[in-house]
Amino acid sequence: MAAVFYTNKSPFPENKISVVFVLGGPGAGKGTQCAKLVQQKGFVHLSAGDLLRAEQAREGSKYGELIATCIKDGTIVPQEVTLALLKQAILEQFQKGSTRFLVDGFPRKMDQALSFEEQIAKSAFTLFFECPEQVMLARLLERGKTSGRADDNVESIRKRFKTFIDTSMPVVDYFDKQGRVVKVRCDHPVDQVYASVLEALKQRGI
Ligand code: UP5
Ligand code: MG
Repeated sequence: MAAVFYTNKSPFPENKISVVFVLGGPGAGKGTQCAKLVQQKGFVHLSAGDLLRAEQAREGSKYGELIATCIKDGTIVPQEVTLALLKQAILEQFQKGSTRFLVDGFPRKMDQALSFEEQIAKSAFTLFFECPEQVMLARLLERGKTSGRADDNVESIRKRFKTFIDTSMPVVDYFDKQGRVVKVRCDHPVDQVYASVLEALKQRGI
């Protein structure tokens, strides 16, 4: 981490950044759809998982071992680590002029949801990808043949599914009760899912 924020106050002026949370089970297609939105809609895409993997690989990181263990076990890295990485990444892009962010794979636990909205920005809404477990399993096992990801194996995938249901779905339900979730089915070809994503964003004025 290049810098650590000791303040709980948001470094962003109110309403100056717009954040969409992108949630869905492991392998639902969050990263795939975000990449398309970056190309066509000019969002900045920040995957919490990618930021954690980069921090894990960074020489001298004091969180490397902790992150590696959590990722392999499909558990959630303590929010202080992920929140600091996200805040830093958003700030870097904001200073370059970006104001629209897709935050992918975060928040996946209630404490993270509350802290992010208090310390960084209130999300515009959550884009939630619905996908049957057997479809996600097949996608991840296929990707695991070449991805090199430590969690693309059947044992880790089962743990990730359990964490998703027990810990992350309550976050989606919490936002849903506030009318702040847009759901998209994603067990269809990529372009068909993307058409639904565009339709969903249109409904929200994007
Ligand atoms: N694919 C995608 N869409 C397809 C489609 N429509 N049809 C056919 N194939 C499709 O896609 C997965 C695979 O499916 C790819 O091969 C793709 O080509 C294909 P991808 O877009 O990568 O799906 P995604 O939902 O992004 O899957 P990912 O594996 O990244 O999801 P996870 O949520 O499990 O992973 P993430 O990187 O977010 O988190 C990993 C771990 O980090 C977590 O388990 C946790 O331990 C830790 N973490 C935290 O602790 N805190 C955080 O805040 C975030 C992560
Ligand atoms: Mg991903």
